[in-house]
Amino acid sequence: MTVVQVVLNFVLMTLTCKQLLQNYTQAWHEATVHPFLEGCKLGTIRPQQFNTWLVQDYLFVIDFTRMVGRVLAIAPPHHFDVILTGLAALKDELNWFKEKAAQRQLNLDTAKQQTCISYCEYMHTLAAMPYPVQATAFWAIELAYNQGWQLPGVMPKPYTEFADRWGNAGFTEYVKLLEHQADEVLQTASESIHHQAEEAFLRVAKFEKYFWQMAFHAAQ
Ligand code: HMH
Repeated sequence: MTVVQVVLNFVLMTLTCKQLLQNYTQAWHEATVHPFLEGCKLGTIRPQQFNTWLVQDYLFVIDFTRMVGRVLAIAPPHHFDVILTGLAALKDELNWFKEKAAQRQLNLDTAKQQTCISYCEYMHTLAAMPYPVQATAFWAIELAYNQGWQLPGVMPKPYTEFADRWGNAGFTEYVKLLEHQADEVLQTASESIHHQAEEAFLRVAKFEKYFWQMAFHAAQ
């Protein structure tokens, strides 16, 4: 951030998603750039690492879908369109995860690892927070995968379709719309809500990093 930006933020007491990304570049970098994703790009990731991620992410997405359902329940009606697009994508995603797991003969009836449990529990606690905070967390969670899978560049098979699922242009557009919706409600939110949104952004960033760590360090 430039000095002018710092002063402006302070005087106007604004908060936007863009500001969060600019204020916390390091935390966001750690959320979206990881040896796991680099390993997919280079083809060096071990099946045990990848399969751990796949199963745990399926379990995560179940709880994430519930979170998005709760966001929809408190969203203003003019935000429904984008949120319902997200829920429709999650319907496909859950079925696609089941297909991918079957191809790899993975058992989805597996216990969540502690990192996955903590992230899912955190998403649950978001239900008690004001809508602008939930909208910010929702955007951050989707952006993390959009950027994370996109940044390494074109991935080799069998990872191409995984990178494409979250890195494709349509998903990028959807994440932009989530950003606009979060920005819109942050604009009129109190300082206390801004603070909570900032906290939520940082929590999401940390959990995303830990999630990659969990998969990358999966036992042989
Ligand atoms: C851990 N974060 C994690 N998994 C996902 N599928 C997403 C974000 C989604 O978008």
